[in-house]
Amino acid sequence: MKRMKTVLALFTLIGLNINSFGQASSSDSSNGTSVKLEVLAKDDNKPNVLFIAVDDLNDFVNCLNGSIKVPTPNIDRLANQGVLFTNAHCQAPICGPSRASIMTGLLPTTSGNYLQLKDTSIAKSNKATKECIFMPDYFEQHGYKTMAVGKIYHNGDRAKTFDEYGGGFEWMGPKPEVRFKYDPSKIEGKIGSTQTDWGAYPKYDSSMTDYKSAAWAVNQLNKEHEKPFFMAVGFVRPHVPWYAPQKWFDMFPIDSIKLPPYNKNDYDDIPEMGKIVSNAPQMPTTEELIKSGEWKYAVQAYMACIAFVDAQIGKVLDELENSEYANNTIVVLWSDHGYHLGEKNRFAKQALWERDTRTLLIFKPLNAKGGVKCAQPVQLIDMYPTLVEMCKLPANKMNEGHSLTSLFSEPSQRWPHPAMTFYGVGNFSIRNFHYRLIQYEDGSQELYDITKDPNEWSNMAKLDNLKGVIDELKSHIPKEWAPLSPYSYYNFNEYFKEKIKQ
Ligand SMILES: [Ca+2]
Repeated sequence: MKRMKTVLALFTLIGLNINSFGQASSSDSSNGTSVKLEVLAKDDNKPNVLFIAVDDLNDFVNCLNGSIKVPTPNIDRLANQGVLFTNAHCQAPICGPSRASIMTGLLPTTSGNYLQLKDTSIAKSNKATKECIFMPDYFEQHGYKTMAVGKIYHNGDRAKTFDEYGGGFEWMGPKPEVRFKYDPSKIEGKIGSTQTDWGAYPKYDSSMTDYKSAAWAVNQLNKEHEKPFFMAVGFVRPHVPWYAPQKWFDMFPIDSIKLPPYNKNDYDDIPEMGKIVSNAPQMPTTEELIKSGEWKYAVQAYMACIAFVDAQIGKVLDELENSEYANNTIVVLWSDHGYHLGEKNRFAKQALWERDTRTLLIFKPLNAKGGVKCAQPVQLIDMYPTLVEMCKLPANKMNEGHSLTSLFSEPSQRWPHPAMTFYGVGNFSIRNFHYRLIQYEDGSQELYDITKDPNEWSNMAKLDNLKGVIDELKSHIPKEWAPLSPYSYYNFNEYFKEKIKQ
């Protein structure tokens, strides 16, 4: 990609049309280097990669042990065919920086990309982000054709890191003219904006972005590809607004909805700084939705969106299984972070608790024996080095994650790398097999034994006998923290607004 950008810049200088050249060059194999790479790739018989992203999907999928289990036959099928990581965590609890970390292979503490940012800003932050090679570019450099559709980076693929991008269609839409249930601009005391709303809309699946993304991917799987491919398919549901056609709501009658665990006194032992950092004043609170009687309806809508997206994922998996690529394609499926559906008085991500960082991660290696579950703490940033190793590419020395391939065959081995999440400079969360430690900028802490307290209701950070646990966890956190990228944005939380101004 970098080579192509340089060439493009040269042609821009001499006044040629970038678009027509860009299109020609992406399929052009007359260049000596790419011909050589193509031959190499064919000789090596490199596997293809199908890289499936799901937006804001928490652990409510059937194959994980969340407090709610939505039937997800297609995600379950993939898990049964491969390796399901049940203790996987994002590196940042919002879309932009989580995805930036996955795609660059850099931790936020290295990249400075801790907060929301545009795709085109990811590389601008500092020396490391300028030097790193984005995952699609790395595969391209090693003989792959790269293509994507839907939400891969925060804005799709505005940084143009894939050879071919199928589009973002309706993005988070389509949307009704008037919101059904929630609009912060019309509620006193709410600050900022959010697409959060819920209800049955539109009428047909075929109007939905994810339907169109699945169709695009299915079409690609029906084509001949001369090179091995890296295809990224980014689904946008269950990201807000929680809209899906009525039939998906009908699967979950309102009287059957079970609510997630909620403890009114949950914040009593959370440090002040924890409340400040996690404050999302644009979002609904549980107390508000209890009062309005809407909590069950919000959960129903989130479940409907999960069922809908699972069906779209199923179409792509079915097509792969029926295609000529069935036996030579690695599949990885992930979500960019978790989500609260009323736990801790919130309907949001944007915090450092288990509900925010825990996510779904499934690998299906070639010739997988299937049905493997791994409960060791792993990170989304581990996907880059894992895929590089699975495809037998040379390791990328800038990758800060760890290849997970040894866990595929020995899932219960003791994994020495805890999973780390960062939310602004100085705020982190770290998870090993048992515990989660959260520390905020002012040094205040939370510590939970997740195996005994999965809801994180009892902060044990002040217990003397757990000081050793805290010290051990803290020892993994990088000593140097890159300053916050000047290209960050986050408009509603006062603490982060202040940080961005500085
Ligand atoms: Ca997201």
